[in-house]
Amino acid sequence: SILIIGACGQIGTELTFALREKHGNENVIASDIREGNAELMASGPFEILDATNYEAIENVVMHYEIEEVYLMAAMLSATAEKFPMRAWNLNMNSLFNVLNLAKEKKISKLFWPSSIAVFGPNTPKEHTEQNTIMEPSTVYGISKQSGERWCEYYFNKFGVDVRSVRYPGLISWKTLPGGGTTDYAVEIYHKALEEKKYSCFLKEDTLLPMMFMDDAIRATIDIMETPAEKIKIRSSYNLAAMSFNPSEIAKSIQQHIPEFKISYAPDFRQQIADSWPSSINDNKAQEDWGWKPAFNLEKTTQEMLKNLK
Ligand code: VAH
Repeated sequence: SILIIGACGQIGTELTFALREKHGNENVIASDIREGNAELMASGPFEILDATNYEAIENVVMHYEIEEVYLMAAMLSATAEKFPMRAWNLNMNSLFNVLNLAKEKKISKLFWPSSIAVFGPNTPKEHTEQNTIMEPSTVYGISKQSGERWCEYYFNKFGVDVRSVRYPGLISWKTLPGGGTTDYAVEIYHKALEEKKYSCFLKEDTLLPMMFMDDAIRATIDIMETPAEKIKIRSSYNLAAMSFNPSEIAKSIQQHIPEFKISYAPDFRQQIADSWPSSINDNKAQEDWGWKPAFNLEKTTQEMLKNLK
């Protein structure tokens, strides 16, 4: 069966529902440091689990005869800047725990999320290549870059079947935003419906790579179901769908809510966003395992407003 660590987070919640739909509720064990939303808790087995505790994870793996693990627990970019050492501890030790379980052959396959945050201020910003300059300037980005190197090391040294994608900013409605710099693109829909106005913490021309959650979940399941010999990259694959800036997402909302007003009050998250690329070249994901996005900004806005109404 499958274990999701960090099942109550933004990606984890939706991944849990998608994997339960596919494999049956009882075959997908959800776990997190605290309980999640009622719908998630009611949908199948759940364990309170600290991702930094190797023995605790090992116990769950043995008890439920887990074969595959999705490690979705992490501290995201904005929060990690406030608590660097806690972020490093969580993001890295959780990864070492699951890599070592795989090395010990206690699990057979592992998914670990990376991020466009692995790129830094001197990375070429347009159509950023799979292999290019990577000098991340955020705690989160440093942890993701290090994590990628460890994944590749465990694959090459111990044959660990770990797969990874560099998620762009993700937009979803099933959970509230959780400490990400790109989460303005989630908050804006809630505010548009609740108050018909939004004060954005990034400048209006801040162009960032983004993706609707349904695409991200499909990419995650697709890469995990791809035959191992087709996975040529064992650090992490670039993954892309669209890029937009705050003024563009505001305009797409105004197509549906004409009176919606956006204002701008950039904060510390502006310099995080400025260190990231504005668009991503995901040619390797397309070539190696057939990646193709389905949601553009207009479809994303339709889905978000329909489900948050
Ligand atoms: C964040 N949503 O903002 C995450 C993601 C590329 C952005 O890593 O930190």
